[in-house]
Amino acid sequence: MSATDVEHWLHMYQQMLKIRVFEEQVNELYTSAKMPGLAHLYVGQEAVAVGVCEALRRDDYITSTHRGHGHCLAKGASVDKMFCELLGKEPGYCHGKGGSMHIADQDTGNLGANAIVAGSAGIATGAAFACKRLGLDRVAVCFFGEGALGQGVLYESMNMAQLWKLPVIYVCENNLYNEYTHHTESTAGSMRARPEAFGILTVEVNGQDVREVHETATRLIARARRGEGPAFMLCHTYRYYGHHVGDINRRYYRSKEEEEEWKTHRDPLNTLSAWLIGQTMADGAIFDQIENEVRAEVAAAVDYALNAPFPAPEEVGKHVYVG
Ligand SMILES: Cc1ncc(C[n+]2csc(CCOP(=O)(O)OP(=O)(O)O)c2C)c(N)n1
Repeated sequence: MSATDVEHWLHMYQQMLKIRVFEEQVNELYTSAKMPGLAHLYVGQEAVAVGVCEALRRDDYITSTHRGHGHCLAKGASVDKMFCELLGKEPGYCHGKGGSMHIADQDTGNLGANAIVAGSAGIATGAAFACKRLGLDRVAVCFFGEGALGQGVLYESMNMAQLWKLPVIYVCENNLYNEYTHHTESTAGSMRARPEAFGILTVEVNGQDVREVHETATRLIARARRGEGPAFMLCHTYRYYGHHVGDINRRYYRSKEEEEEWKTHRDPLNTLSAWLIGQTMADGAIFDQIENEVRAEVAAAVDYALNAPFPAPEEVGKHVYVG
């Protein structure tokens, strides 16, 4: 492995850790009653967002979900503006009026999180259609949870994407649960069979291994950029926290043992650091250094956001769509 490769994987480690530390702070802000509303934490799933987004260019597009902080950060969002948005502050991405589930960032190609399950499938597919029509060599990635497999708009979108060979990648994050329901109780049959029915190239990956996610995403994105059409990536992953920050007692739908098994044996950060150490390409000190840097960056952003102003009361109707 070359020095550039090592840099590349260490950067991915840093990006995953940034998401994890960011989310831990979100939990802290919520439990100390400093953050209004709710948030759906992405901890445990970091390798999917980072592995995919690191295969994208800045001008490529993504769409995200209610569990979207990781996607935004992985695509390059600023932690300052993210925390401001979550705390309802004026410098936030939506001037503090969108909150956790509505972060969009045109500068990094993020067309927005979406609280409607599968709601962004049409947006990502539309963006891919625009890229093709305008002759841009950009691609769009649509992130969604396996709960979206029950939504019709996903099938309308995949049908058009395959008919018109649109440059869109559907990234399904199967973290086993739709809210408090195991996927086997809500999704009949095979997940893969759905995109395959449209003739869409479908690949299944270990979503806890950022190297596997990244290598697969790189291949599918290059293929879409060449005009060879859409693809579907089924990523097996797990969320460490509850469905949202208030979901503390989870015993009635999943066991502590299951949670511990994923955290202990399938953690995406540990998997990558163990591999790098095993290859003698990195030692423990570098991970400590990255951790110190990430923690300092996130702590400074929290401070900034806590001290930032709220939007002026007379701005309440500005930037808000009234149908
Ligand atoms: C159309 C629609 N139906 C129901 C809901 C309520 N809801 C919010 S999150 C969620 C479960 C989503 O599960 P999944 O898509 O697997 O994503 P995960 O939460 O596991 O990341 C549901 C049913 C919603 N937001 N939108």
